[in-house]
Amino acid sequence: MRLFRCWWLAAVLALPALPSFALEVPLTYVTRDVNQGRFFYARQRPDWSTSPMEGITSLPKFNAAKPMFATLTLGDTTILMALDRPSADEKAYTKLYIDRNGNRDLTDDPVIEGEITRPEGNATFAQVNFPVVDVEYTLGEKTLPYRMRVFLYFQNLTMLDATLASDQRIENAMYGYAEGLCDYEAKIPVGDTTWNLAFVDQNMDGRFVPTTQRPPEYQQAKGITAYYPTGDQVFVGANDQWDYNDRQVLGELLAVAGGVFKVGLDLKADKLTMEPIEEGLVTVGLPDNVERLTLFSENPIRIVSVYCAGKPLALPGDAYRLLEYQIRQKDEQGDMWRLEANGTTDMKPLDLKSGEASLAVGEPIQMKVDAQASNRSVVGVLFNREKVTASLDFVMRDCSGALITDLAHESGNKTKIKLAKENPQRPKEPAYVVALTDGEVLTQGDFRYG
Ligand SMILES: [Ca+2]
Ligand SMILES: [Ca+2]
Repeated sequence: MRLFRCWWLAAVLALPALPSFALEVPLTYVTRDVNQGRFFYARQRPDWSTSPMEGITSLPKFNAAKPMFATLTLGDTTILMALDRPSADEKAYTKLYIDRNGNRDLTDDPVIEGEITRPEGNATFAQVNFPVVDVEYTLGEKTLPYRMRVFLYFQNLTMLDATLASDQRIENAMYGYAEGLCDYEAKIPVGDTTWNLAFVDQNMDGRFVPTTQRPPEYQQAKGITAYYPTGDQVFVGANDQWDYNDRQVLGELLAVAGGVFKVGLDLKADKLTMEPIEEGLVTVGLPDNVERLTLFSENPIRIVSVYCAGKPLALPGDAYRLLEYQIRQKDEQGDMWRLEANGTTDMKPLDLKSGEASLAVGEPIQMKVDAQASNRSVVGVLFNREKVTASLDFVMRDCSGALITDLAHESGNKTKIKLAKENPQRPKEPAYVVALTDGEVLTQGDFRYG
């Protein structure tokens, strides 16, 4: 299957270029409903504790012997949250107080009633969803709105009181999340076109500050360590109909429409500034099917978000590592496919320090199976073969060594590529055969998507 090709950039579209002076456009605060919020995935898991935080002036009268507390820091404000039970003998926490006005007093905030759901046949698990709440926080002198909600998972309700009584970590019994349901949007007119931008406060701190921290790493398989794209997100497009797959990490620099800009979000003044960078730019060769690309330079750490849109790309002459990219391409039948990948630590950096260079990503895809036996005893393997279990992980890397994190059939129904039976958005699961070296087949089957 050679679906994603390593084409070099060939097409240079005659789109109007962005102006070469600093742009200032209004930023609009936009709220989302719960389902759209999930799409955008701004989420925090605060630390819940049975001790109230310091500096609290007034607490309501709680039903629970051990109410739970957490804080969320938005801008310069610490938002206090407290969970209570509807009665002393109920186990799940379905009452929530949020210090909506940030005055460290929870008695002037109305109680928020959550709805409990329990999967059938599972007495220990419960989920509690609380309705959407609008809170306020300050950034300098300015008071800003923030729409959010809280939801809880109780892993084991029967063990919850024992966990609380023995001062074990609450995380053993409960996962409590806060989810952001708002973003900021801007429209940039360029000739006849309007570029649409949305900014999502993924780390829920009420600020948009591109990270200067090295991206975290995770080991996907033996010998493959990938960068984990994390931080606030930017969505760029010629229209504002984004979905979750259109996200990318927000960098200090944004390359869009043939230009590269230093991006500044000023929430205090409700404006977005985009300052063009014109000095020291070096041309980057890139396959023409790459839609989104996020790179970072190492000294210092500076993230660059690139939205390609068929325009030639030029970046400051630095050395970059790949954080993530996304390719969209039609197959021979016209069906649309999407491929996403994360950069890995052993990839060759893109070095623009001594002139133009190319980043080859996409096909050909390298496939690897990582096998891990659970029983490592050779004697056990030889004499007790039927009790040996092994896990097989199927890993795909692209031609550059990037780790493929998603391969999806987005639209169309004419493709000749076999699709997964239960999920037509995926290609058919690869099959495996485990055999001895003499050819005797031990087992066979299909991989499952994880
Ligand atoms: Ca309050
Ligand atoms: Ca943020």
